[in-house]
Amino acid sequence: MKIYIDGEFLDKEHAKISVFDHGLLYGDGIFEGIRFYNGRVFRLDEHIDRLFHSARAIALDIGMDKAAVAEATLETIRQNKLRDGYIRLVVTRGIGDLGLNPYLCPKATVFIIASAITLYPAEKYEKGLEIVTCATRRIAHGALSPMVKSLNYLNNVLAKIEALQAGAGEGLMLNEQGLVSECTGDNIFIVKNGAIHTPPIASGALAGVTRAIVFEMAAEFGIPIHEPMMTRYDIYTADECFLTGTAAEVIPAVKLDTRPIGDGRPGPVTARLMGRFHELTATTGTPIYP
Ligand code: PXG
Repeated sequence: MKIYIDGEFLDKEHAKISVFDHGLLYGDGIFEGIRFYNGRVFRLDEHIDRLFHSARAIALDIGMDKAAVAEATLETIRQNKLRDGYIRLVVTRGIGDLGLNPYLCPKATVFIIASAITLYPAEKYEKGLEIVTCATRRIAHGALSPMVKSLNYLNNVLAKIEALQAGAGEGLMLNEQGLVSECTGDNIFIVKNGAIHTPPIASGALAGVTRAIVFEMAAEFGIPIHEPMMTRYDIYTADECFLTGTAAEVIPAVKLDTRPIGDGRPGPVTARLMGRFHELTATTGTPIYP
C-alpha cells in the first residue's frame, strides 16, 4: 500500500507522522472521507470544497490549491491500482512545538490513504439498523463549529461507544437543546406523510455530501423535503427513517430506543432512494484512469 504524505508516496511501514504534529497533539486538523466506485471518485469536488471550507474556518493554510489536492487524491488511488474503495484525506496544522500556538507550525501536513472500508453488514441494508439515543451531546456551535470536519471526534467516539454498548448499529446525537442533530457518523432523515424531513445544519448536523444528494434525489422524485427542528418524538412517530453517509450510503433505521419506527421494516421511500443512490455511485464521478 502506497500512502501520500506531503507530496511523496511511501510504503505503509514508512508512512509515519511526527509525534510533534499538532493533528496528534491537539486534534488540530481536518479530514474528509471519500468513496470511489467502479474507477470513479464519487462527488470529489464536493468533498474538496468542504475540506477547504473546514480549513478556512480553522484558519489553516493547506498549502495546496483545490486542483492539486484533487490530483493528489486521484494519484494516490492510481498508485494503489484500485477501482473501488475509500479515501481518507487528512490535513493537520503540521509539526510544531509542545504548545498550542498554531503559528509555530510552519507547514500543514497532508496525507491521503486509499484503502478498503468496513461497511455495515448487507443484512442491515435489508432489515434496517436499530439506533439508540446517546447521552453524549453533539459539539455545540459555540465550542467548535459542527460544520468543520475536524480531527476532534472524541465526543462522537464516546457516543459511538454508548451505541455499541447498547447493541445498536448507530447512535443518535442530540444538541445541547435536546433537539435531534445527527448520528455519530451519519445524517438522519425521516419520512412522514409522504414528505422527507432532516434536521437543519443549525441543529449541529454536518453538511453531509450524501445528505445533499438526498435533496437532489427528492427533487428528482418530486418528494417534498424540509429541514425543521426535530425532536425524538418526530422519529418515534415517523413512517420511515434512514441514515446517510459516505461510508453507510443510504441505510434504513427501523428502531429508535427499542421503539419500532413505522411498521419496523425499511419503507418504500427509503428503498427508492437507496436504489437511485446506487445508480449514481455506479455511473457518475471523476474518472481515476482517464
Ligand atoms: N455526520 C458526521 C458527524 C460525519 O462524520 C456524516 C455526517 C455524513 O457525511 P457525508 O459527507 O459522508 O455524507 C459524517 C461522515 C466512518 C466514516 O469511518 C464516517 C463518515 C464518513 C466516512 C467514514 O465511520 N462520516
